Amino acid sequence: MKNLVFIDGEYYEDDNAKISVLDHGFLYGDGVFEGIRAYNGKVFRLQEHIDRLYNSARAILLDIPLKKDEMIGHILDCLRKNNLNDAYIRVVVTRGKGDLGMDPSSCKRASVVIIAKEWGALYGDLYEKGLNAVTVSIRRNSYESMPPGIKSLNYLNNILAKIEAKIKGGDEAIILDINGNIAEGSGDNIFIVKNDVIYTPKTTTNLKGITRETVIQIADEKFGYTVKEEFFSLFELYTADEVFITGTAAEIAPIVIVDGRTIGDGHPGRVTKQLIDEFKNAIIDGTPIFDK
Ligand code: PXG
Repeated sequence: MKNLVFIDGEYYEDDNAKISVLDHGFLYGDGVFEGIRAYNGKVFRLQEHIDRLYNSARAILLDIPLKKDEMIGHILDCLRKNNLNDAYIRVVVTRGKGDLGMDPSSCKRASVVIIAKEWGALYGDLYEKGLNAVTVSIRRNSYESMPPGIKSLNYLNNILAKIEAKIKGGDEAIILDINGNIAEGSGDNIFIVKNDVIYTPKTTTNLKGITRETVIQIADEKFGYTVKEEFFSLFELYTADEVFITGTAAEIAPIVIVDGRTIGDGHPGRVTKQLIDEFKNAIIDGTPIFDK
């Protein structure tokens, strides 16, 4: 069966799911998006993703032509139409069709696209082995130029990081902020563990990840770990006992090598493994797709 894609209230088979070349999302990367997962028939942290989508839109003065509950309804409907239980849901809101020229006042209505596809684990067997990460030369967009909390359609900053990581033989990029502290991965947040204390950078230099929030909550409530949201340097990263990344795509992925330095004993650490195990319980909860 062909995948069905929602565009502005209609469904199209994916081969025919198209938006205008005059859409400013295409011309300028003017728009916002969310990447959401459904596990076993339930959408994980759906309300949080919707809230972040609408906050991103508000920050770029983009009016989403749907109320939040209508958006949620279409997302669930799209999953049902595609008969999906375990899925990646991509919600894209573009500035819409307009004239050439970046002034968005010619764009009369934002376009809403919902794509839902089956999706497995991003890093395959690396959850057991751990990832090899490399720091990259490009720095995370500064808060002053483009707040990283806006999940915008312009991901070049992150894409260049990913490209550089791959050129350097890494599985994932670690991006520094303009001050030289650790910011995040190309599409994930970063954590280190040192002497059983967990650290993750404050969200002025990275996306306020929903997986990040979940992990902080699990670490604190289920295990009683101290979690500190503070910036840390390359030295602290290289000398951490454990390093891991979190994201909707990556879930929780251990990092065992950074820039050629072995982290801990070179295997996924105890705290990371505890969090991965408990995360499996967290994803049992979610918004049901079918029995509503
Ligand atoms: N930082 C950045 C820059 C991201 O793009 C995260 C952190 C993690 O946030 P969540 O809320 O997912 O824990 C992200 C998430 C995609 C895709 O299609 C990208 C993300 C998530 C899902 C899919 O490339 N980025």
